[in-house]
Amino acid sequence: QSSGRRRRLSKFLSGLLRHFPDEYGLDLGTRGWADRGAVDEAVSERYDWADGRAVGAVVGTDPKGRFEYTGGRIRAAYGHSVDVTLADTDEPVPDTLYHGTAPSNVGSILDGGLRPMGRQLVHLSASVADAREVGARHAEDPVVLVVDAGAMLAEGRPVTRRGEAVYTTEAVPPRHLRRR
Ligand code: HQG
Repeated sequence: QSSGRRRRLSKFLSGLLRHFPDEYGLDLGTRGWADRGAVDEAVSERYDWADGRAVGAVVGTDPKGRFEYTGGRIRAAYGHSVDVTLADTDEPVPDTLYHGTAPSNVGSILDGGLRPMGRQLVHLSASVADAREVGARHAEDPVVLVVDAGAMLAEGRPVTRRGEAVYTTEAVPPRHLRRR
């Protein structure tokens, strides 16, 4: 399978499992899990060149760990705009995390904190390089903000590792944020 098709399928699966399950009659339940057979069907409906094997190849090799799968089910590990609640994990969280964004967002973020905007949760990165990549989706010259995750955890605000490279939380108050 060509890398272009793989990328398109990965994006479609992310959209299906994060944003538009209803468009394909997919039920995510409360924890975000979809029936694997139903996902394969949606994929075949969308692309005549894709099938369950292609889905398996994409979800099994995703570098960011975007998908979780187990015994006939599959879900997105993060990124949801639809209302699902993934259980917290107790994987360790670094004391310092990062968030990359567009320069035009920085004033509002330092005033009001990081908010989920179109998604259910705020997404943070473990490295400056990752944060810069995330920010580059929004602007050519992204700004990296430093998040005091240790202080958030100490205050009882859960921060949870999701996939390989992402940490999620409900919101980050301005006092736990600074410009890098
Ligand atoms: C900004 C991708 C103004 C925030 C990425 C961001 C990530 C505010 C934008 C994951 C604000 C939301 C998520 C405030 C937040 N005022 N702007 N108070 N609070 N914002 O796309 O974090 O490749 O929903 O800075 O790599 O960019 O799809 O979030 O710029 O891991 O797997 O509002 O999605 O992962 O943008 O990206 P997004 P994000 P995948």
